[in-house]
Amino acid sequence: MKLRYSTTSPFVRKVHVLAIETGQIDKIELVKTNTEDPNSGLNQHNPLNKVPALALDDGSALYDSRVICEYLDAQAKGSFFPPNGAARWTALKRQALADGMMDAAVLRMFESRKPENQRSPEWDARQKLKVTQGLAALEAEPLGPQLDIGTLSVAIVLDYLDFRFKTDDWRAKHPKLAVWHKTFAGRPSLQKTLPHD
Ligand SMILES: N[C@@H](CCC(=O)N[C@@H](CS)C(=O)NCC(=O)O)C(=O)O
Repeated sequence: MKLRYSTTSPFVRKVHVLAIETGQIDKIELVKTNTEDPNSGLNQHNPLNKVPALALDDGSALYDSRVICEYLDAQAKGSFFPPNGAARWTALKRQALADGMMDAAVLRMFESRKPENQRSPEWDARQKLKVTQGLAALEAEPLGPQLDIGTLSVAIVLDYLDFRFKTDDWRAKHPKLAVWHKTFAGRPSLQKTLPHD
C-alpha cells in the first residue's frame, strides 16, 4: 500500500499512528505529497486533492482519514473502532470533534499565510471559536486511558495546536485535558510521528 502523506497534516498522522499501533506500518510505503503541486498525481488517489489518501495494492484507493483508519483497523482486526454500543458512539463522536477542530485549525493556518489585505478577521474568529469550544467540551468530559479512534484523534489535535498555535497555550485554561494529554501523548507511536515542517 502507498500512503500519500505530509509531515504536518494531523489527518495523515491519525492514519500513520493507527498503522503503527496495528502492526501494519511495514506494509505501507510513505509517499510525500505536496497538496499545492498540481503535478503531484494526488488527484488519481483522491479527487478532493487532500492527504491522506491510501493507494491499495489492487489499484483502488481510499481517502479521508476516517475511512482509511477504519479500513486499517478492520484489516488488523483491531480495536480502535469499538463494536456497536456506547463506547463506539463516544469514540466516533470524539473523532468527529477532534477532526472538526483540526479542520478549523488547518484553515486558520492557511488564512494566516495569505497577504494581510486578503485575510478576514471575522472568518478567522469563527474558526478559532470552533477550536475554543471544542477544547471546552473536551475539558468537561473525562477522557480515560483507553486507546481508540476518539482518544487518538483528540491527542493528535492537541499536538497540532502545540505545533501551529503554541502561543495560544490551550493548557492554561484546560488543566484536566493537559494532565490527560501528558500521559497519553507519551506513547511511542505518537512520539515517533510528531508533526514537523
Ligand atoms: N476530512 C479529511 C481532511 C483532510 C485534509 O483536510 N487534509 C489537508 C491537509 S491537513 C489537505 O490535504 N489540504 C489540501 C487541500 O485542502 O487542498 C480527512 O479526514 O482526511
